[in-house]
Amino acid sequence: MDIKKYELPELPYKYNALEPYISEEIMTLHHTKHHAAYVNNLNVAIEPYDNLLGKSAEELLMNLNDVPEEIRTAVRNNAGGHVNHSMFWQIMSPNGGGEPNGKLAEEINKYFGSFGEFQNKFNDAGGKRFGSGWVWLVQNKDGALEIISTANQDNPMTDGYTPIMGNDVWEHAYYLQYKNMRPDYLKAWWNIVNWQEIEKIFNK
Ligand code: MN3
Repeated sequence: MDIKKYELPELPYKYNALEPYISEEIMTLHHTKHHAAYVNNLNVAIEPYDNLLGKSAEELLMNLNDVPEEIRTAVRNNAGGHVNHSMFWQIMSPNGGGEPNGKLAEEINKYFGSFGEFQNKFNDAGGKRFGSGWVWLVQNKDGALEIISTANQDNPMTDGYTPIMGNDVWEHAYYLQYKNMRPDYLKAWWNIVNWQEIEKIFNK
């Protein structure tokens, strides 16, 4: 039987396209080494389990208790890494930056006061994430917007949130260019945020 494996998605732009905000070296390593490793590790982990083959990475994450204990941590980390990075590449663009429009802009103003306040809170939460993880704009169960951060490759969907956008604050995302200055990376990142794509996610 031909089993469908998880695949590394292609970037929607070239490795140097996000310069000067994210260097070609970081983008190349991040995609071809880090994201590729999550995909490979996920494929290896579930290969012996016929009942898991063919499930989407999101399905695995939402039903971790159905995943055998001996691979549960590997699935949590690597399915999470695959889902998180697949979104991350899409919500950046060389033509990014600026501010959101429409309903998303209204909701950001409603819950955070202004776009600038939203950026400050997002940067603050990303800066305070100790160790490796992500900072997110999410919608909670009541439909309200919140900024949260998660450790490692945990995705907010496993805590009942709907992720709208996320930034990777693992050192592999910035250290080669920004060294220990994670706040500088967080600030620079707004220049490549693809609001059109994020509005599509939000409007779904
Ligand atoms: Mn990463």
